[in-house]
Parts: sequence; structure tokens; C-alpha cells
Amino acid sequence: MVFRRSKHNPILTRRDIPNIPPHFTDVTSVFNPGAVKRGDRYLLLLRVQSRGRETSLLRAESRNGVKFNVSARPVELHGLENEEHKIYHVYDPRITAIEDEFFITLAVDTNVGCRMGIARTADFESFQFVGVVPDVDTRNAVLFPERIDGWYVRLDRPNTEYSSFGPPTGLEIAIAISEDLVKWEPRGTVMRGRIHYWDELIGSGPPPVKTREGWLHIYHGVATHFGAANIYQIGVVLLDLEDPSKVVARGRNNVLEPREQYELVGQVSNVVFPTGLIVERYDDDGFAKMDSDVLLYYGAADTCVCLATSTVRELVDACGE
Ligand code: BMA
Repeated sequence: MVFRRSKHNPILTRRDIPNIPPHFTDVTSVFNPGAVKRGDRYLLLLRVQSRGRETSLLRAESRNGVKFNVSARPVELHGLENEEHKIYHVYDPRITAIEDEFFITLAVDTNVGCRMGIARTADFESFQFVGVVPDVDTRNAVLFPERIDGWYVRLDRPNTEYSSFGPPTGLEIAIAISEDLVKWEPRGTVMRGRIHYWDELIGSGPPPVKTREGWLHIYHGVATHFGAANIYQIGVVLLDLEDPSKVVARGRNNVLEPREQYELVGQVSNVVFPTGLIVERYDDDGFAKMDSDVLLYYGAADTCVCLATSTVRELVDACGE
């Protein structure tokens, strides 16, 4: 397999989450973390769900990327209280470092649907909520780690598919550009789901990684089996460096699928959901080194956090297979 699971999986479970009275005691689950490396520290933002089905974001830190200490102080997003809509949940954080600052893209469940939210922080102590992007119902938004032609660039997954049951979902990953992270100009579709195959519904995973062969992007695909089962898997795609709306190569097979017990059974069964990616080594021009180790943090069965490792070379090669 392209990804090798950590033998310590699941690396975080509900038992690792400190009690935070009154609402977050003996929590239900922890999953879908954002990830980043700061100096020699590995940092996760965890999605924690209480038994009341409320969501909280908690920070966790590690020296080796495997054993994490979880903070008992929930992340506060300053400014979130000024949003005009009723906000129910803020979840599935993805972290992008741009020019010495960290941007966190979030799914925000509101009374008008799901929207992309953005927060920024310089130190992971204090977080400023930039805003909810009002345009369309969307999830799985990520930012590229640098401006391209002076623009911030995002990928997201507009929710255009309505089923008779459950929230709307989507068949394609779209691209948009912005000067200020608030107003966005759509720039079309990057890729669509492949009906009948492993990735019928799709959405971005962690933020793209710059390699000499293109932007390496990890995404999730859902096989729906004609509505009988939703199996969440992980795949890879390479996007053009100058024009990331163009697909250079897209893997035919998934690179990770639910196989272990902790992925097959849980709050939502049959789910591996990629949200955090750490590339260990970059060259002086900011490209990921091909022989660098890659750590992928993912949610398993919407219940716990797992880790799988690979290399940039193996993931880029998997795009062409
Ligand atoms: C997706 C998102 C994720 C979740 C996954 C599996 O649509 O809502 O947060 O992990 O479904 O339930």
C-alpha cells in the first residue's frame, strides 16, 4: 500500500480527551484533525464531539508525531460571535501556513446551510475568525500554501447534490481566487467524481503540497453503492503548478481505504477521512523533497484519530497509476 498505518493506531481516542465541564465530559469522539509542524513540534487541531453532539476544537501537541498531549482549553475563535447567522457547528479544520501565519479553513453549519469559515493565528494561542464565506453551500475548503499570481487560492466542494435524506453533498472540487480571503471569484471545476468507481462523491483532504511535479493533493472519495453504503476512501491527484485548475494526473485506485476494525466500525462506519498532512522536508525553494516522509492524520469512522505514513515520491507516483 502507498500509505502504511502507524502501529500505534488509533493514536487518539475519546479516552485521551480531558474532561472539560460542564458540556465536554466523557466525550463521544475525536476525529478529522488539522495538522501542522512548527519547529520540532507536531500540532493538531482536533474535532471533538460531546454526547450532546456539540463540537469543540482542541489543540494537541507532540514531539514525535505519534504521542500527543491534548489541551483542556477549547480553541476560541474571536469574532465568531459577530456572525449574522446562527452557528451550530464549526468542524473539520484544515491548517495552511502562508507567509508566517496560519490559516484554518473550517466547515461551519449555520441556519442557512454549510459554509466555509476562515480563522487565522500566528501562535495557536489566540485565533481570529476572519469570516464565513457567504456564497454557496460548501464543505471541505482548503487554501494553497502560497499566493499564486498574487491571489489566495482555495479548493472547495460545493454542495449541489440533494438526497431525500441527509445534508446536501457534492460531485466536484471547485477552485476560486481571492485578494482578501473574504470575497471570492469562482474559477470553475478542477475535477469531478467518477460515478460507478471508488470516488463518486469527492472533497478535498488536507491543503495541497508544492512538489516539482505539481501540486500534490489528497482528497476523499465516497463510493455510494447505489445509495446502499457510503464508503469513504482516500486518493491522490496532481495539479498543474501554475494553473492548479488543471489536473496533471489522477490516481486510478484509492491509496487508503477502511480495512482495520477502527475504520470499519464506529459512529459512522467505513470511513477514513483525511484532514491533516505534514511533509517533513522541503528544499530551499519551498518544494517538498521527493524522498521526504509524509504523515497523514485522518479520522477513522468519525470516532478516533489515526496516522499513516508514506513519502512524497510514492504519492506522486500513485497519481500516475
Ligand atoms: C463528511 C463530513 C465529515 C465526516 C464524513 C463521514 O461529509 O461531514 O465531517 O467525517 O462525512 O461521516
